[in-house]
Amino acid sequence: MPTNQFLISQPTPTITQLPKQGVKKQDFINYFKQYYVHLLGRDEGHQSPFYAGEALSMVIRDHLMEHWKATHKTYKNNDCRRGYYLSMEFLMGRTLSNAMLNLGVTDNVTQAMYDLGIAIEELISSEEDAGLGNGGLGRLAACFIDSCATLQLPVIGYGLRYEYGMFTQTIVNGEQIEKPDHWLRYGNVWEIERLEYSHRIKFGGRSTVWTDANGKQQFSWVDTHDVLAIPFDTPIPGYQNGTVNTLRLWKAVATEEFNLDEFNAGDYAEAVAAKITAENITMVLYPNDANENGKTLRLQQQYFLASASLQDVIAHWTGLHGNDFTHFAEKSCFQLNDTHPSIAIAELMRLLMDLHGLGWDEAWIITKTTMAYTNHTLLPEALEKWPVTLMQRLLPRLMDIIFEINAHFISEVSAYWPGDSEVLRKMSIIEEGHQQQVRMAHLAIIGSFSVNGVAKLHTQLLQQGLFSDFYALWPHKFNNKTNGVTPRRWLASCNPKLASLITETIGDSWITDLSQLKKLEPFADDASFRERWYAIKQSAKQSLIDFKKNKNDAISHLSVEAIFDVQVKRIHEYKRQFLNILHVIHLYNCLKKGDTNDRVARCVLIGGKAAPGYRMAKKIIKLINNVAQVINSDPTVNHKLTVLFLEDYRVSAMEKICSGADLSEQISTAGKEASGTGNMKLMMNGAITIGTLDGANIEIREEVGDENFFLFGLTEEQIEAKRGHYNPIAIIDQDEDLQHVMHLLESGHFNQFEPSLFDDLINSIKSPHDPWMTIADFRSYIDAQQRVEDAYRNKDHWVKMSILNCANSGKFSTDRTISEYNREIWKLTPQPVVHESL
Ligand code: 26Q
Repeated sequence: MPTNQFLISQPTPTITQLPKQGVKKQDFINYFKQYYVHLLGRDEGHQSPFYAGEALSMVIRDHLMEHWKATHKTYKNNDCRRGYYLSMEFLMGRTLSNAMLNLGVTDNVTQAMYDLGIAIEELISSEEDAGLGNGGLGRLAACFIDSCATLQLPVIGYGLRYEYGMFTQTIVNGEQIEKPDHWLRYGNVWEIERLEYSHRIKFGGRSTVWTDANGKQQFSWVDTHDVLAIPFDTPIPGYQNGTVNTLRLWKAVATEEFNLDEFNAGDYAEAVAAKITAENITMVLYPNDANENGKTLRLQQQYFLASASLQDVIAHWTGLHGNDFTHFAEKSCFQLNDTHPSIAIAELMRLLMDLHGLGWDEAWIITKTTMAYTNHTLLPEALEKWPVTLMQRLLPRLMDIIFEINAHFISEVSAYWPGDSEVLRKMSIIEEGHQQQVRMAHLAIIGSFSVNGVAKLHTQLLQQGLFSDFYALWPHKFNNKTNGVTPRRWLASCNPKLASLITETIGDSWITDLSQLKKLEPFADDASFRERWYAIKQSAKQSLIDFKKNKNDAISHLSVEAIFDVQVKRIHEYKRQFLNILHVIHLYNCLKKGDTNDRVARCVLIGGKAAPGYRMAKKIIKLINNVAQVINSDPTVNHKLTVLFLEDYRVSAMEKICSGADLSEQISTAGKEASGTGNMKLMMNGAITIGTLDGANIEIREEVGDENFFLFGLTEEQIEAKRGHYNPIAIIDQDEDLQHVMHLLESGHFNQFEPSLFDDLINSIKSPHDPWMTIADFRSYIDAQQRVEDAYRNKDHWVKMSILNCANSGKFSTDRTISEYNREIWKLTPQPVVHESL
């Protein structure tokens, strides 16, 4: 029974996960009180969810510590080959509930807190999200390191400890307002600072050549402005297996001499300014999910990550083997998460040659047998390029090395395609033009032994399009690794009721072997199972309504009977949130015409952030909100159609949303979404996809079968064939529904007091040059949505499809993805952890 003022506002979650629970409930109570009262100095009678959450996190962290040390020791004793995942983003979200799940203590801790009168859900949701990423790429890195720990692979994640994560989004008058996310303001109990493993990072200065006593040419990088990289380690527990891996994030701190030299010279203001410049490097995450190229600070961040991480790995190596690098490549493998950390290729060359005395050829062999590169985009405008002049100023020695890598490469290409200057121009690392640029993707391909895409179609398009010349030269380097998501966070933890039903039905082995979900298939024909499945989905929908109701009173008429139609992802033209809105306007038109009786109620939920400088994306947010405003306040339609913009979409929001979704919108222009991973989370939780043949949608459809997927739209080939003679106006002329939609938009129906606000958006889809061909897919999309509605009317059939989607989502576990990375790229041996004291 509750014993104090903590309100039990939600039922305590029932988790039926297997735990081998070594620690007793009473122990948790004792440890918790110890931290709460003695360490945090709080009064037992006046509990706050925040400090109680802190105290509980410390208890859980302590339990991880022994495992963490034992894991470390196992790797060290076995002297095993290791993997290093280098990423500018790790979108971790919250840690507490995931740590409890993976330790297998959720039930006991929940009970212990309950006995203290504390609802654990309140503690869990008082934790800040670690929002150190933009979207898919950052969350993929987080899911990957979870799977590495679960598969007991010796992998360290290396990233940056941004003081400010992804901005917080608020909506004011329908517009996105960004607020800084100072997530570290109240501290972070999950991280441990390790000053003893700091490294110096050089910037600026110049590169010099000299001859040593043996007559050998040596290179140094001198007169630099150095910055210290200080590591902060976070434990990454595997699922109930005793492994705890490490996520190491670097913080930039000014070196001592910054202060002393200039202080003494009396230039106080300059000294402080220099210190701030240095510490700015890890101050903020860049909130772009596509282009926005060329910012000096961004290049500083990238080099800072690459250099600190490589110095760390090399320091560990020389600690064991001195200056002998003979076996370094056998024991190390670096995975580059997009081109963002790819300056690591030049930096490894520098460290091996300039600091450890290796020759070019030796260093190059090590580099190109240890580096592997993952590409995440097909949009040419999103490929990273840096002006040569900027590199020369900021990283002069690295620029020398890149020129030399390029010179070696150019001679290899000339030998392969003699006399073909066009191919040299296309493939060179250096792009010529009014200013020379470094093409980071070319550097990444040339310096790696593996290049992978993130879904079948994406890899095919890399091979046939974007990187076809490199594919012709080195076909063996290219491979596909279809993305996944971790089933611990994205099913076991975020949807405990569904997880319990699944475990009760097929046992719990699905948690670490998601292909087991296939065993649910026969239960799709079992009426009583379907009834339970349906009840769980309805209750998740109710929780979503309750959650939103706190914030938004426009949804008072919302019902769990409606189709919950969900599109959550970054706002981008290629993801076509605009197409979704065209459908909404079409439905609104139908309802206004009086076509209401046979319409199924629908609640369209759209969430996502726009890059602050992306004008069109911000306009799309405004349009969604304006359309929502008109529809939700119109009593003639709002019982059948509701539109909600979900403010501040982030990892912890998706954990609430995905269990309550019926329909998953994956409607990008074919060939543009590399993979998508939200599509996988929603499928796993029993949502049915309406989607184009793009990214991983293709594989989702392959797995679940065409009859359980709402397909629409042009294929990638059809899209490309249309370019040059695309005529959206002609399409509008031939489609009455579309004319009505366009008429409403153009008449200013959704911007009555803001004339011409949406003109540029409207013009963009009417343009024959619209790269996203929104109008081209309108009819096919509307028809598919009609099929959705018809299917939803037959509840039994819909629930069956929902079960089959979950049952066939096994492929989309990152355990499968990481096993493939390991089998085909990393070749690490799993390391069961030896626990001496346990
Ligand atoms: C670039 C320049 C300057 C600053 C930032 C950036 C930047 C930052 C983040 C560029 C790209 C990103 C993120 C890209 C991303 O998330 N891509 C997505 O990766 C997912 C995982 O593979 C895929 O599922 C998605 O399809 C892909 O869009």
